[in-house]
Amino acid sequence: MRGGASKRTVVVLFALIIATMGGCRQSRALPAPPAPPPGMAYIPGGRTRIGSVEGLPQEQPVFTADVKPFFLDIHPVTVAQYRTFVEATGYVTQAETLGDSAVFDFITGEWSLVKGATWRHPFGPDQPAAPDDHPVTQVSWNDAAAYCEWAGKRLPTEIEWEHAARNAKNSGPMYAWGDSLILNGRHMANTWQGQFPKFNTAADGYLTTSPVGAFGATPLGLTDMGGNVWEWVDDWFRPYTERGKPYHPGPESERVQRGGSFLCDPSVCHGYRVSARMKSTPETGLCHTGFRCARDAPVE
Ligand SMILES: [Ca+2]
Repeated sequence: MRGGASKRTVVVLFALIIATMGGCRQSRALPAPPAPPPGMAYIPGGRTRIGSVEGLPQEQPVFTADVKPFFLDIHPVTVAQYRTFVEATGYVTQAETLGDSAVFDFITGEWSLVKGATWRHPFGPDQPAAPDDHPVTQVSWNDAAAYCEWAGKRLPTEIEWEHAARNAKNSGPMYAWGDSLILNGRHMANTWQGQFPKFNTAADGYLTTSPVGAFGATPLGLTDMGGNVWEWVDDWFRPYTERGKPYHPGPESERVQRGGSFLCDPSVCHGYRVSARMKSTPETGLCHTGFRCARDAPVE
């Protein structure tokens, strides 16, 4: 008996030593991710699926892409952040230069160009000023790219954006936070409730934009990765079947937007799905479109 117990003790001790060594090896093999710059989150690289077989034709065919690690702004650039840029550089947005910009009318349910609509007053000069902690809107793709360059950053690609929305784990849920717009009675994003385009109950608390982060964060620490505002990304809009082929942008070419907005009704737009794509010409400003910036990270 004593000899059997002693053998078992030796076996158990040996197993513990091996397990401990394995643990040490594992901890050495997984260095801590690089510290993100202030206001940014680290997005690990990886292989991710892009598109959706259940989505619109422009989200197909589904393909996989290898994404390098990068940093992404935690939230869309705010009105206050954009003001800092404007005050530092004297930058004038395209909406200010052109004299009008695209505004959605909640009474008529239609879009129109409104004189004097700018990032300071996204719905027109006689409407309330944009709150400091809301995403900046009425910025064109060119205005967004100018901000990111000033900040030492760049716009994310749409593949990077979708990879981040899939939590850098190729996650399958429809949204960055899961499969439901309402979880335990709580709205998970600023979207449209009611019937688009004339009846919005604003049951989520917001008719237009909301403060960044008001609806919580994804596992990577990102906020507003669905709803609130569409976000400009770097890419020219092209069918996925055209990827990798030469492209020569023309006057009608459009840039991609991701993430959906407060105007998206799930029965009409459903733009806050991780695979959803929208597009506009790069000089266009809209009351429901903003952006966030990215930056390269050290390779893992
Ligand atoms: Ca809303």
